[in-house]
Amino acid sequence: MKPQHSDPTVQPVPAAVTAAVDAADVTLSNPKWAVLALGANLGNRLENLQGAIDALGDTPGLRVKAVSPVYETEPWGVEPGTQPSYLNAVALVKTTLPPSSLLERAHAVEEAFHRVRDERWGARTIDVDIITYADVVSDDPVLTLPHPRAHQRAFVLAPWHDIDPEATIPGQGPVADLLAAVGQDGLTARADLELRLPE
Ligand code: PH2
Ligand code: MG
Ligand code: MG
Repeated sequence: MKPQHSDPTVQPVPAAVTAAVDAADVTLSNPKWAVLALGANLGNRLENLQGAIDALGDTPGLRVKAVSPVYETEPWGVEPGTQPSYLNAVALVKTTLPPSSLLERAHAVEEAFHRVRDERWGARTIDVDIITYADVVSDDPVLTLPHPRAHQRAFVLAPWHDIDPEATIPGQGPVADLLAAVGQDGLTARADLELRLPE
């Protein structure tokens, strides 16, 4: 598919957002790996995913190092047939941002895509979740690490496994084993759709 930005839900990340993160000026001297999960089930889903990846790539102190294949997935956690299906993918990033700034940036990217939570469907233009940040384990309710449900979610585990077969979730075990345990029901690899690394 030709990348376009004609979809009205796709907006460049406002300069104010980048500035806000810059202003925090909190960076670590040594970069850390983080795993981000992306999901979209509203608007032009592929463009929303790509736009979020590009916006993440525009973040000072963050580099997107790998982007997974795209999966079409049945909505998890809602009545079957009540929400459009998702496109899901995973990005591996290297960053000097501490977890709190990375979360702030993820939220800013969601905002930039005019994420709305329709009351009735709970669907979203884009969701950017931090799955792991280095080997940090934290039960901070603002940012629980690793993501508390990632180990149960095939739509996170499958794309992650594709780009990092050796990955593990701190406290949960190898992604390969977790994926084998949950299975791949409700997931369809969309080899016809492709995400790019940011330019
Ligand atoms: N995200 C959710 C809830 N349910 N289901 C799928 N298939 N993919 C998602 O990304 C997803 C979901 C909450 O963030
Ligand atoms: Mg989520
Ligand atoms: Mg989220």
